Amino acid sequence: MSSQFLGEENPGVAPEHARFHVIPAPIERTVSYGGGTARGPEAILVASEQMELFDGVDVPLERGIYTWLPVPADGDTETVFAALQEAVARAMRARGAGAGLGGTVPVVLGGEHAITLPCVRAVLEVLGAPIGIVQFDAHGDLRDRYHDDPFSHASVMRRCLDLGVPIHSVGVRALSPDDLQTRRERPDMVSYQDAIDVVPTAHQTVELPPDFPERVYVTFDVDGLDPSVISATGTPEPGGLGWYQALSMVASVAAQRRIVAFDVVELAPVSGHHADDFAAARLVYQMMGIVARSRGW
Ligand SMILES: [Mn+2]
Repeated sequence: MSSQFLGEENPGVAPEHARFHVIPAPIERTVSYGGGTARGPEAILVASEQMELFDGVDVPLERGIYTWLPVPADGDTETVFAALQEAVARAMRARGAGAGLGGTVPVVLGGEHAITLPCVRAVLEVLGAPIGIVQFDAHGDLRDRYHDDPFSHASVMRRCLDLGVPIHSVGVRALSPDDLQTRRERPDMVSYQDAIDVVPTAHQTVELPPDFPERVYVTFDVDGLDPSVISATGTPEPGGLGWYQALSMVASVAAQRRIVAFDVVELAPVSGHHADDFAAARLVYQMMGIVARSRGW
């Protein structure tokens, strides 16, 4: 059992000295195809122990990375989501009120995509300011409900819309009629660069609407990446984002807006496919570096 991101390499600073707060959320309520996301956070933590600490520019670890204990995943949806919301809010306040507010970035490890909703609620609660979501994903996740469940992974972006949070999605290539209908009904709140728009041309930048909020939550569903990068996920789709393309696009977001929190979700580890676990861990670490430099840390 690995307890912290980067394992022994991480000197283990106190929470108030860490910029990045890793919150393992091994939550898996709804499964539509392949299961296993409950084991995602642990697989990412174990893989992270093998990672070289230089990210190509500097050493993100030097900003302080604190890993919280996993959020309890047993109980009804309301209980589990409330615990995660509380954990994210606590991480955001870890450096104290006032100047410290927003001085940390929660990094939530899923778990299924449904967990983004309580994370977004926590960010809204603590910041008390508008945020937007940039969603890297193969799927729209905009259905009102899925298998009669309004809190399904396939409805998570729709629930975020209900909170008044606009969404810009990147890499989508699998849409249900309900997803399309939501896009048509809410053009003011839903914008997108689908895979067909960016992958064949190796497009590297994210074009946010001009009025998109200054503070941004990034949710990265690993199925947004091409299955040649990560295939250990519940509902893989061909034709996804390339590795460098995805990182460039995250950096593009960070250059335009302030990334206040992010999650990496939907890794469903497969025994023997440790390259996928490692890619997810590396994605988390590279995103930390991008965010740290953009924030001037
Ligand atoms: Mn998703």
